[in-house]
Amino acid sequence: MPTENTKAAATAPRPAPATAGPVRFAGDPNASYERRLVLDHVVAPGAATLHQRFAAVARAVRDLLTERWLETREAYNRANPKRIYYLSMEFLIGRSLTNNITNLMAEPVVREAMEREKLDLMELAAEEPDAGLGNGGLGRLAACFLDSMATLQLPAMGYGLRYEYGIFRQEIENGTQVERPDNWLRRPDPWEVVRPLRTVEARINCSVHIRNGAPQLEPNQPRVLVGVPFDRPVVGYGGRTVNTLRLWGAAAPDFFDLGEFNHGDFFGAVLDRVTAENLTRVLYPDDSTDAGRRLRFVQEFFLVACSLADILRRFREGNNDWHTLPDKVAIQLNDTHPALAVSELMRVLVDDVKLGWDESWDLTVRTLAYTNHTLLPEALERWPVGLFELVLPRHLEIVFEINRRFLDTVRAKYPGDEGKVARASIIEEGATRAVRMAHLAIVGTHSTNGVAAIHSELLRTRTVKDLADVFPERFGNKTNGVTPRRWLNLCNPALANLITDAIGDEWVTDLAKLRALVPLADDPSFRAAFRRAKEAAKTRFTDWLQGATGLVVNPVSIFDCQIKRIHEYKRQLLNVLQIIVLYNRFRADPNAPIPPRTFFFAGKAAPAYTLAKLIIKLINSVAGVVATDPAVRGRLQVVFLAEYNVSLAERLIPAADVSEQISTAGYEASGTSNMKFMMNGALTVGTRDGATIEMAQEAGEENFFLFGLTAEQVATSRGWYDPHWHYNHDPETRAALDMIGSGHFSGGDPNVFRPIWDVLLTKGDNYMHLADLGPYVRTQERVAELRADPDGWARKAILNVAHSGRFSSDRSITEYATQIWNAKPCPVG
Ligand code: 26V
Repeated sequence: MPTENTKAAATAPRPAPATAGPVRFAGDPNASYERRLVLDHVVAPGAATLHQRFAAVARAVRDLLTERWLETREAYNRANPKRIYYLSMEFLIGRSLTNNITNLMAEPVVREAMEREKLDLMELAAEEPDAGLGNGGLGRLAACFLDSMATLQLPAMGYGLRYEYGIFRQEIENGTQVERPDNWLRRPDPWEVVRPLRTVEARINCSVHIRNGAPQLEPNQPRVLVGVPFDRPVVGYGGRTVNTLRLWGAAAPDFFDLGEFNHGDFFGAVLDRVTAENLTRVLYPDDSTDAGRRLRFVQEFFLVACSLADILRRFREGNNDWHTLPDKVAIQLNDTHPALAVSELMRVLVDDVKLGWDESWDLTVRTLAYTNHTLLPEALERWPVGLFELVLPRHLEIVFEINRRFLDTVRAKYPGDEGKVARASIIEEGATRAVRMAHLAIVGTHSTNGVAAIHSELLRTRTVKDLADVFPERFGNKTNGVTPRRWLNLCNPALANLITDAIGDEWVTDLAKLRALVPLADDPSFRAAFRRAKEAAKTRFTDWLQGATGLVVNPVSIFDCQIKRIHEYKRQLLNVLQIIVLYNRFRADPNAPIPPRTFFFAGKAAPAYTLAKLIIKLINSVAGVVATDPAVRGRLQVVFLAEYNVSLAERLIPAADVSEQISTAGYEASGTSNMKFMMNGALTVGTRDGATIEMAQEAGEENFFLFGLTAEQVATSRGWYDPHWHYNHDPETRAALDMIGSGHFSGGDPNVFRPIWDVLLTKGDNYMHLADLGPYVRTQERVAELRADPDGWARKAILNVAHSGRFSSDRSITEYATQIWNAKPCPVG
């Protein structure tokens, strides 16, 4: 049984009180701006471009925080507290300028300087490229966690990779997604600080060559890779703590040294250097190609080896006894991507430090902890044994030995049950033997958690049941959260100000305080003010939309949003089917009393995920047909917003009336946009999946629009479910499908969307769209009815905001700190 939630709440880190006021700044930001503009860019102030002005303001803000950044490091070195390290292949940071200014509470100072210089902060802020070093929820969660750890004054550090190209930029051509490279570091990044003196080495046993874009690994050619740290400040709210995100860039050893290894092969040495630098060139958007997968494996090792070397060096600076490692260091593995930390830490302790196996194992397990973020079998990492052998032969030996000892334990607990042994094993036997990275992570750490209650339960009882049987005490749940600084305070000034006027500003660092809004849900004047705040947010969005894309939408229509990666399990297709049903109702009865709605979609499809790309095309095609039909003008509109990123989410979420969270129950681990929408006063239409279940528990199901099969029902009806039944028995379902299948949305060509027809009917509808379509349509009818009662709508929306406090990442991080890391805040003077 999980043993968490038992520790005294008194040990919980408390956020810095927002009322304590801003820290004092050294220096004059105005002078700093001038200096930065003229000296960094060698340009006369009057001749500077908008981007140069942005860069100068950002550098001036960095100058402001530098002193606190140094003081934070010194405070940690003095106090020698237990430190927290968050290892992640992804950090989806977005923009930093306005976030850093608000967290530093430097807005008055900056605003004054900007006015003097006649600069528009919002215009400058838009010059900053999004740091898109992540694919989706997992990467954004890592960024929210960094914000919370700094705000809670925890001695924490993030470790990741400095991809020169982040997640691809999405363009839509003829309704289809086209991927373009995201060269976000084209111009120098004002936030990063390179630390050449903190360079570390990582050794692999093969050379890597890129031929025709595909990496080739040559065996038995030992290579040294060099990790160069690039540090970024992570400003806690209030500006007291400034933590560090350290991103590794890959390099080859200096080729004067390398020349010796290469026997004077100067050209070879230089080319090797180019190859090494390729390692951190690009973030992986999927794992479709075998060659690509191999380079990803080396990336994962590179992150682990560089980070551990750095962590252990810092540990040794303040501690001389290796046995205190778990008292001084907690390392959290963000999914299995950094799970090679298990074998790398063992390698260092056994081979380099020369501790015995048992001692090393005890230290390793007690230092590391693992978070699982998905149950989808295709997303659970399995690396071929042959690849391990090629790149990391010593690691393979260590993994085999870990497994040998682990399987002895399994056999001792379940004598004679070789089925159990095979299922629990870290090694998957089969045509290609593979290392199951989730098993390695569970066996090699003291804590495994899922990211929402239902997800943790399914992980424990289904996905890795055989391991949970062996180590029941290791399993727990940490429901996700999001930072209220970026996702309410910064992105939605109208609502943030309304809340602060009503209940004070402590909610910014103690989101549970939003409960004080509950009585105001019945206050007519507050409801009216709340509606005005939503209107203001919608206007702000529509103004931007028109300026950026030329699109005009009906501002009084319901803004209904589904924004997330495009994936079959997330069921954008269910939304499309429902829209077609609604479209047909409008056409059948032009005077039907249905409130106008604008459906917004945004999200990227993995470049090799053909069906996901076809779903994007379908959305755009339906949007096109609807847009040109006079029968629905002003009443129904479908918009696909290209290039979904953090900044677009910050614009759209405040303007949303309805949040679509409609995954097949049991498939969405948690979701985090669901929480952002709730905080910003949208009503959720959703299935009982992920954290949406807990959100509805907090707010009361009567304030949610839940529908559809439960995870339990999905699992038990799989055997007999037949989508044809719904096609045959529900005329509206049939009509919608027939329109897709007959070419109504593809200029009469029935072939274009044939694969979608096949997935939904011929191939069995794995994600059970048709089973949930009827209940979904009826739920949307209830949403439309509520729209006719603006006061009733506002009441529910206010109650949602009031009960969103639990979904702050401050709460999540407090749970990690007390129940997994056993780490305490280390306030900086
Ligand atoms: C797998 C791979 C495979 C190799 C190529 C790159 C790549 C990138 C990511 C993944 C796994 C993604 C798992 C993920 O993002 N899970 C999401 O995590 C969120 C934060 O916990 C959670 O809210 C979402 O429900 C869950 O889908």
